[in-house]
Amino acid sequence: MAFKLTDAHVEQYHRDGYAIFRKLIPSGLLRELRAMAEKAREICHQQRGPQAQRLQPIQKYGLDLKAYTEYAELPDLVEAVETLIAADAVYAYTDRRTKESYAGILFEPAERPYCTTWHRDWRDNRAGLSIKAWEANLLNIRMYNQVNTPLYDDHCTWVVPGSHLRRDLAAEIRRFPDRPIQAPNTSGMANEEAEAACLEYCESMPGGMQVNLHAGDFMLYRNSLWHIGNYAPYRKRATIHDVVWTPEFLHWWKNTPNREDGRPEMQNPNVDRPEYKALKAAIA
Ligand SMILES: O=C(O)CCC(=O)C(=O)O
Ligand SMILES: [Fe+2]
Repeated sequence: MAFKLTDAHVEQYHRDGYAIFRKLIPSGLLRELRAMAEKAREICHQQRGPQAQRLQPIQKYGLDLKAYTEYAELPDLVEAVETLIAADAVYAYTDRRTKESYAGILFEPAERPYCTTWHRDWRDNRAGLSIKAWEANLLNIRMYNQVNTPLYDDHCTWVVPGSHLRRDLAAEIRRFPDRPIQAPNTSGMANEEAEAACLEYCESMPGGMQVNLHAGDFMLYRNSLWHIGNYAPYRKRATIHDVVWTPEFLHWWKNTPNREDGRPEMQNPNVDRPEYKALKAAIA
């Protein structure tokens, strides 16, 4: 049956910070998207190396984007995004007229397992960002909306449901007190050991949960949610990674606000928190 938005999707999106539109992509279109993604994978490995996580934006690489355009304009999808986020929210295109898009495709690594750090996008991966400005938008549904569309079954993403609604909890501060957050160190390990270390790192996050996506699903999520990607060469992946744009979010991308003191390093979002101060006092 074709996908239709329900109240349960809306409720889950607001409460948990992500919602999955199951079986959104018709099988024929999925086949065409896979063919496009296989070409993109070749380009990705040729130009960015065997361990590259993504090719982005796919618009820059001379691919035939007919299937992508058909997918991005699926009427049920467009209607769902406008209902769930805002009437003027636009999936995929920064500009509907020019069809400019930043869409990427996420691929599995060809050689070694690895994971990203646990993070909230912008806050924990953009050095020099004003965390105050980022936090001011935390409850603004028009900001920080992102999409993963798996063309093959995909279990790479983990999230902490509900974390998009709040600052860090005490247990999260204790787990990751410092910035920048470090990924597990797997250098010198055999692939199986590295894979186990990455899994342990994913599981070490209080409240962390693995997301289970099937080929043709569509996962909308707040990238202000705690999340992580965990990858292994044998977990084949081609997942379209894209954004839901509003004028405010586009403005943010193009004019990311710098920290008030102008310093280049990443700010620690928890310096003013009692949990952080207690932790540092105990170490000192
Ligand atoms: O691989 C994923 O699903 C998540 C990737 C991610 O969070 C990132 O690159 O910022
Ligand atoms: Fe992320």
